[in-house]
Amino acid sequence: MDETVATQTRYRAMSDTPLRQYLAGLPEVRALLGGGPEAWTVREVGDGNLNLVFIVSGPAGGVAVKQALPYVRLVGESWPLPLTRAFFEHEALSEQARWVPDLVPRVLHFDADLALIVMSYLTPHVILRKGLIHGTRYPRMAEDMARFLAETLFRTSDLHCPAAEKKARMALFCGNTALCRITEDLVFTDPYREAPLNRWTRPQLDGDAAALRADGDLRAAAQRLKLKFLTSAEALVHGDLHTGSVMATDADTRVIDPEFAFYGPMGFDVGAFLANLLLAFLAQSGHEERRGERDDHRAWLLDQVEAVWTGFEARFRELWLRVGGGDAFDPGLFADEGGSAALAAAQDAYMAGLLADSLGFAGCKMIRRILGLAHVEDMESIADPDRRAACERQALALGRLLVVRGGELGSIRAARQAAERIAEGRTP
Ligand code: SR1
Ligand code: MG
Repeated sequence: MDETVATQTRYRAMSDTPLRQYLAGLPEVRALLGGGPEAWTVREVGDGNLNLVFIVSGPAGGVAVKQALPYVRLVGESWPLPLTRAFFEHEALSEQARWVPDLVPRVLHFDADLALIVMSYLTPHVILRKGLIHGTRYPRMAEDMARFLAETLFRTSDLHCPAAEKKARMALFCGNTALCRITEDLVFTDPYREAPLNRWTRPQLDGDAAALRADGDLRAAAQRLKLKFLTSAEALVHGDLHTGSVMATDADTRVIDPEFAFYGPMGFDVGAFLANLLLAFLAQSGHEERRGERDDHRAWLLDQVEAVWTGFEARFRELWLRVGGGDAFDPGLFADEGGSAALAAAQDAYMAGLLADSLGFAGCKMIRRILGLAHVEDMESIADPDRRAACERQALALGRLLVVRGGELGSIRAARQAAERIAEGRTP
């Protein structure tokens, strides 16, 4: 597909009237909305960093329309970005729907030229990040996210996917270089140097930012993780699995927005999600009107950190033993006496490595949200800069610990306890 934008394709950024006309020409969508285009309402609701998002409602139902812009929305036209990210998002959504159709939005239509995807409208879902800020608990979320992670990562890895098929898929997703480059720069590099787009709560965190930039152990550990991100094509990862990429209700969880998808390290997805739960946890004191009023919610958030990892690990191990199917760890090699013990030991070592990766990546993802370009609403919505900085300083401390020593912690319980100690102002 042509990577250039706008001038060489039918591409035009959508607005109200052209979108109505376009959707009216799609029989399935038109039927789902009901009535004619004049009876529909169109709202542009995108509040993310990159794209346009429209909610179109008609007498019979609604759809969500996501369209890539040829530049980074957060920054403007000075930062061009290929429209092909919509192609990769559609490919990733299709792959995820093979394994967890109940955990992703249903795709109704994809137009590569317009870089536009029409999806089922998720209602009454809210963006998980917003719900967590508000103090809402989601009883299904941890179990659903554990299943999403285990299924999508296991099924697209060499533990399940035959090598030739996996290589073909890797080749396809190798084209998503521009989106990977954003992560390489914004997550793994810029927070550790004086980059023009960096920002933080000033002047409160000036000293903290300088200390992290001067921290050689931290820089080296972050670069080890960056190398893993660049080279470890373990599975098709979502690539941007923060709590703004999840929509939830009490009874339903959907993962959206996989435009950063590529074949990368599994721990990058697991770590991204854990990092955002930990950021939500550390932001809670900034949202309290009375000290301690959110203690229960804080404890619940840490329970979710543990539940996501333990649920993920259990299902991943189970898939490995029960389903297998890939070219790695051929069961025939473990069929003899002693084979099952050897396989169990190999699985233990594999899962320990995956936890270490996940915690390290989680640390990188926390630090980038405090010192880099793109921040999170959990912290940004704390109006008092002193209170915000206090929460953010704790996030930097936990982030540093996870990047430098995540591999030594050895259990998700130890990571939880480190978070608790930092939140209480104790030494981790
Ligand atoms: C320039 S894009 C900034 C961030 O937004 C996306 O959600 C990704 O997290 C990216 O790093
Ligand atoms: Mg996104």
